[in-house]
Amino acid sequence: APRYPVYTREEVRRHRSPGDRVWVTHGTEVFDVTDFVELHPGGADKVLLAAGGALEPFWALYAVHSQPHVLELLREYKVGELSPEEAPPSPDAAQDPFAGDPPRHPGMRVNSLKPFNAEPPAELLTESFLTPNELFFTRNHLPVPAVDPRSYRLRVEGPGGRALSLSLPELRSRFPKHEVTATLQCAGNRRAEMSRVRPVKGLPWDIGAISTARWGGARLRDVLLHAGFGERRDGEWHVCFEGLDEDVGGAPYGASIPYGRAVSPDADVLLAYEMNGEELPRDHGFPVRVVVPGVVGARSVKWLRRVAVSPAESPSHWQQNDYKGFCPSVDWDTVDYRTAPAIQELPVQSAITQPRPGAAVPPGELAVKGYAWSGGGRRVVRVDVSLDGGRTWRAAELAGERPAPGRAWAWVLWELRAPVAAGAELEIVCKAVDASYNVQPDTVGPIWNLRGVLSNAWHRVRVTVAR
Ligand code: HEM
Ligand code: MTE
Ligand code: MO
Repeated sequence: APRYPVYTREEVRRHRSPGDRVWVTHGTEVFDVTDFVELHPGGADKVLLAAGGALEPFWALYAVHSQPHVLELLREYKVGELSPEEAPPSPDAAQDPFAGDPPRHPGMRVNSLKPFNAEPPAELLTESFLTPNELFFTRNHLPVPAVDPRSYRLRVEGPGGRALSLSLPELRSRFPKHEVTATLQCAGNRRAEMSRVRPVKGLPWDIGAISTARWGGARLRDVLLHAGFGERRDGEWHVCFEGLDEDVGGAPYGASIPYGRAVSPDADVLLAYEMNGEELPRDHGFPVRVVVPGVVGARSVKWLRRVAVSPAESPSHWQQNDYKGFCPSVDWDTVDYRTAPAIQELPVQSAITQPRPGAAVPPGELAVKGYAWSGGGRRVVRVDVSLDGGRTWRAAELAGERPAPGRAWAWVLWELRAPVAAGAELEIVCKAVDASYNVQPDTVGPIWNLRGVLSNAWHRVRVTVAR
């Protein structure tokens, strides 16, 4: 057998583009797959996501790779072995509140490491209708709490009901398991586009602060009725949620939704303990989170410790002083958070995931792909796509689940195939229409707001067609 040179992971990491050669590792072996990139049946862009690192976390998501012919093919590109590695320095938990955070998938596009905020790359976002748990966007405001499932208790309380304390086995056994396919979207999805108009405050999310999962858990409705709260309450009432994650002042992450939504059998609000058939991952709220379908992600409180029925909205910063929309003229000197309602149902949204901005696409048939979704259970009835900046349009093909009327909680994935001429410059645009015939605004300027939320203008991607 040939003797191969030995490389460190650091040396492999330097080979991340065709210009620097594209290296990947598998087990303890190193491969130079530069010449394979364009031959990859799953697309060149996918291989580049793993460039400079290990293939295993990516192959774990796409089972097509667990066939012998794939490894055989890879073997042709072997160039070296990994050096036996020194143990990584162990972070000091006392110094770093984030030291206990869970491991994450290397494919995630990180917007902030501490707290962890990351989105899947657009190239993978619409690869599957259900987002793999490892690629589901993560929006944490604080360190991930370490929860012992044996001592975990969920408290349910409020006036006129019984105070309940539920263990995990009680939550699982006393209430029927209900499953819902629902998309979660952060209010800040596509904020980066808003910042290009004028700077805003917040994480620079691209188009990936949105993902879809099949959630399993108890209906919030069943738990509220079991605790003695009725089908209806007179006057204004809310259900407030608190997480186990606390800020330095000891205040938990919190949010609330109107009582009517919480108790409605058609709103499908869950106390979820499962995500895509697995127990909730730590980043997504282990052991129990709220899932409020059709509503901004901020209300789907993770690491849930308390549910409280209250005449007032959650007192939390994130309900009172964040996640609200304002007129474009409002700035940080004039903003008065009391004047705007907390965001609940989100407006209609869509984005192009393929091709990516600036790509050089081959002439012939171009496949344009993306997602579309609307809040409040409003189904997406159409997605219009233009290749000429919005002068002419064609309706895309939609793929998704068949929802019950008014309960379209999950996105649709869409695709349009069109011939494109060599040398052309394209401005690809998409816009979705929901069941109420709500449409997206054509430009960002008129919906600009200081916090960069609710960014849902037509998505535009410029590409050139190669000669
Ligand atoms: C498909 C090899 C990296 C995503 C395939 C297939 C092969 C292959 C041989 C076709 C399998 C079949 O249908 O029998 C490789 C090799 C890689 C690599 C040698 C590393 C150098 C990746 C990475 C990703 C990925 C990093 C994801 C980030 C996919 C997908 C398909 C696929 C989604 C399915 C395409 C389809 O069915 O439309 N790959 N792959 N691959 N690969 Fe990879
Ligand atoms: N719940 C707690 N306890 N702490 C948080 O930081 N972030 C919220 C919400 N629930 C958050 C939380 C926000 S702003 C969003 S968009 C969603 O969780 C993101 O859920 P995900 O990380 O599972 O995608
Ligand atoms: Mo969010």
